[in-house]
Amino acid sequence: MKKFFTLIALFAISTCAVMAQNQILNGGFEDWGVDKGNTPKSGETVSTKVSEPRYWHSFSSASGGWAFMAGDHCFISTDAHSGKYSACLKSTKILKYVANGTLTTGRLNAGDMNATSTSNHSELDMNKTAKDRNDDPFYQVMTGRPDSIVFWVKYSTGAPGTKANMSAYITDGTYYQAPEDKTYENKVGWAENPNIEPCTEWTRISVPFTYADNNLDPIAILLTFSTSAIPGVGSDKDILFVDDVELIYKGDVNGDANININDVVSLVNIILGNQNDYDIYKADVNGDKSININDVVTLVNRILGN
Ligand SMILES: [Ca+2]
Ligand SMILES: [Ca+2]
Ligand SMILES: [Ca+2]
Repeated sequence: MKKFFTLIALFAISTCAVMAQNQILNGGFEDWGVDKGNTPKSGETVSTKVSEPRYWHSFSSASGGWAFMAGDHCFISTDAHSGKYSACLKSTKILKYVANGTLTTGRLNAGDMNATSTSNHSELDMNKTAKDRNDDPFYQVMTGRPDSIVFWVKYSTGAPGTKANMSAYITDGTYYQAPEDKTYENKVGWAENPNIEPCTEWTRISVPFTYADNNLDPIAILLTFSTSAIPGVGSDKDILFVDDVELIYKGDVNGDANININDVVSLVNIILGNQNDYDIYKADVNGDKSININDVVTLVNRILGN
């Protein structure tokens, strides 16, 4: 009888989880919305026209008094890790200043000529009603608590020592900006990597999330990639390709960004040898680098909230 109620509980959790938005939208950069026509010509890997992938934003949709000066930084590329396309970010020089190539799920604000000013930032604010060219808001709803974020990059810089940057902040949906201009109490969790090294081959990077000890619910995510971790530092030859951005939930064995009874079924099938195609980062629930019955126990306990 106890087993029966356990199963009922698992199905109830599974039904609720369907309602949530737990993954990055267009993390594979295959959908370029109204910019679809800007695909590279034959022989090119990167479009020469400025583009914005759907649900992502660069300087062409930036707010702020200096947005008109920021130039073009984001382009559609056929140099993809998977699928047809990736996003290519390029830095530029404006007068004597280096402007980093930046792409965000929020909105960029170019508020100051001085690159180090926090008036230059990416921001997330679900109270703002502005829409982008695809009629989408300048934020992505994200209600999960992922264990880590994984993405693939190729990166080159004209100024040795420069590192590219990824930052992800899960918030309660109220105003937040990165870099911060004051202390914010509305962060639920964060993952940052300001040390992305140059690499000529597609390279997988995984960054764990840290969670704040507060009672806030995750509502939205501000995810930003930049050609340089330090504003205004770098060269006008820094190029960052990004593809296959994914939030990882340990235990999401079937990869649908929800953790429920279907994942237990998948995990059992993997252990029985009935399923050979799986992601070890998701299936190794207890993180000991092997997949066995202990992962099933950990996963069931996780689903039941034990
Ligand atoms: Ca892709
Ligand atoms: Ca799942
Ligand atoms: Ca394991």
